[in-house]
Amino acid sequence: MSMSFPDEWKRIAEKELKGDPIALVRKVPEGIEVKPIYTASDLDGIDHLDTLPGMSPFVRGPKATMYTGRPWTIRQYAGFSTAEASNAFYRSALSSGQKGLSVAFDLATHRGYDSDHPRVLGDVGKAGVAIDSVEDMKILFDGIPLGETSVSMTMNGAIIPILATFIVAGEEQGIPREALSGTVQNDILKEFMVRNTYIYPPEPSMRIVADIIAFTAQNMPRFNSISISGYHMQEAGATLVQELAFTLADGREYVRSALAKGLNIDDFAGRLSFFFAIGMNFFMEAAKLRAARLIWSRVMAEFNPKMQLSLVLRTHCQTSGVSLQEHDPYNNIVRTAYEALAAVLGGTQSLHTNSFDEAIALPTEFSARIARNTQLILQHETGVADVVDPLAGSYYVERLTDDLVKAAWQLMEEVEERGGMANAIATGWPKRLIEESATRKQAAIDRGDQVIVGVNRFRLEQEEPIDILEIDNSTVRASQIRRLTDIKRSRDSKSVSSALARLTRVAQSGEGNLLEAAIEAARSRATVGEMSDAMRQAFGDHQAIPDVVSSVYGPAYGNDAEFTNLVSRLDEVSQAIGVRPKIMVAKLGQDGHDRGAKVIASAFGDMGFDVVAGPLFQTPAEAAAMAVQAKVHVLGVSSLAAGHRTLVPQVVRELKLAGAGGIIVVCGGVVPRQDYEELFRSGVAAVFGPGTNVLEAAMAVLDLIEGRRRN
Ligand code: 3CP
Repeated sequence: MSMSFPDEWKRIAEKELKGDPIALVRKVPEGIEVKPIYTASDLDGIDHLDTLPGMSPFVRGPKATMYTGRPWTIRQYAGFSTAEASNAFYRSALSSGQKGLSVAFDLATHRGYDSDHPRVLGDVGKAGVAIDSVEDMKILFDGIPLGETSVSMTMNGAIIPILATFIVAGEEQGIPREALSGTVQNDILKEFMVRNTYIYPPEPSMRIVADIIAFTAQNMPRFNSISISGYHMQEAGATLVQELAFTLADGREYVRSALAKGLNIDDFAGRLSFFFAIGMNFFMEAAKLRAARLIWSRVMAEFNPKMQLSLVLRTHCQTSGVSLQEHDPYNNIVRTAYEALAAVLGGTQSLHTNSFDEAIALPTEFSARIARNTQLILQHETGVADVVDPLAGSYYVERLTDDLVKAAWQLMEEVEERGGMANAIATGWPKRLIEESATRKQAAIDRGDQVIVGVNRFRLEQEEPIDILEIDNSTVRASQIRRLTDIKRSRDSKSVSSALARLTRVAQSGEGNLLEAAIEAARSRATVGEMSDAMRQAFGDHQAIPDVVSSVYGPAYGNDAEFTNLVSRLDEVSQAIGVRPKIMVAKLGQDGHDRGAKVIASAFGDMGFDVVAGPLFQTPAEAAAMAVQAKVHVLGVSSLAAGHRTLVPQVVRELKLAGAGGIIVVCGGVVPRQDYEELFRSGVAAVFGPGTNVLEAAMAVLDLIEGRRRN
């Protein structure tokens, strides 16, 4: 980008500033330099300017008339506790203006465990609805006509049994599979990179994706076979360029694996869909969606489709979860509204707006209503839906679109040099880049370089707690177990075993379609856990090796006084106790959200702590045993999926049982203030909620270690 400014403007600007306006240029994490002013000359060399919406390269939108013909779909992601409770929530949302459904499953379901499995004690019904069988699925959509309402299901690891139970539930509602409309996430590559709700190793996981694309292309013409997702990358800390490049490179990889199955590009390309996060970088987010469509049409042209539709990127967007703050939480309503506007100006097809309390707990009816109304107000009151691509021609936005295309394309070329996304992911490279960005961002927030209102600036003296939704996990689990018992008693066990055996054979042999086999099993009332296990027998489980980035957080602080102060304090404590303070960072239950744990492990490591990174999905007993064996001073549990009240007290008990009550237990993540007291009573020494400054947390941990030594 040229860094010259118009002469006349520069002269006046110098007077206003009493300095060179070059000082106003901001270098953003995307590597793009944002200038204080853009002019017509910034449009030089941009090819897409004279293109139209509904036409290649679709930068201006996938449809010619966009929202003027049909507004975007208001599609709120929701699900909690039982199928009955979620069904009631969906019906009320649909009658209040929501247009499409989007199911959030609990983590037990995501990882292919029935609700009665011992590994999922803290997870059942917590961060989504518990679905164990067709019976649950039928209750979930009771009274909701599946032929008319499109349903998105965020499911990846257990996609085969879940889509199978959905198809059978449709059948039993009288809706044939051809008439079902909706989307499944089915994007396993990003699970290995950032989201972690995988079950099987990468190779069979890719076969699952391709089997679903093949089955839906042949049998479910209204169904989107995949939602290729960058959302979780941005949530994990990716820059917008990383989000763009890795998502579209994932898409390219899926296309290749579907083609390798013998499919014709035009038979499935039009039903691939995407999913992006929309954060607070307003114009860049809108430009990102425009850039995504342009790049995708270029990627798809490589495969020589005959149909224009095959070149089109259609996307869902969700406002950013990490931009939500626990502090002064009503600010989140404002953040979400700005993010929603950016998504709409970027031309999204479908949108979820977060509820303001989501940094703390599950949305309440009140917060969900505000979130939904944020979109209704945009759609009906502001006039933004009256014109197609209203940002077109803006010097800044067009330049930004082009800059993002170039930067993302360059990163995608690097992916190609590494042999495509599956190979790149296997080396851990994209994950590492994202973790480095996340750590850099955390340091920028902790230093105050990145302002967050109510958190690192303009903080309230006194915070009022807000009402939150609590799920009684043990009641949900008990009712799921009752239904599981009923199903197992009433079904024909012979046909269940033979259908499950067939599913294992299809998995083992590589012949046949897994989804087709699972539909038979689901129809005979095999459970989600049983079908997952039938495939586990053939595929095995994926085991990730925890690794932690180093030398990112520390250097970002440079010689900052606070950081140096902490390091020397840590040296003193080390001398006093004879070794470096040792901390284990643990993730318990099926909660795979590990950005916070990774950032903490990395930052504490750079400060000089001896850090042990626990693997994902430990039970409290496994984490306690590991902490004892590693002789840590502190066990830090990072909890983001609402399992803390069950799992953290258990870890304290397990440590005591092992005679290691001296190990200090601290807890961080999405923990509502209402729960602090209960955690303290159970023996937790400190709780670090969202928005905690990492240096302050480290200082508190050192205080605790010193305190324990003196007592
Ligand atoms: C649209 N249509 C139009 C026009 N616009 N027709 C005429 N004129 C127009 N201007 C038509 C479309 O062609 C389509 O018909 C129908 O109207 C619906 O429009 P759409 O754009 O396809 O919208 P929708 O059905 O909502 O589908 C949106 C996509 C879909 C394609 C993006 O994949 C989707 O709904 N995705 C949602 C994914 C999701 O909710 N994910 C939740 C993640 P036809 O179908 O006949 O062509 S939540 C994860 C949270 C974090 C976590 O993981 O934990």
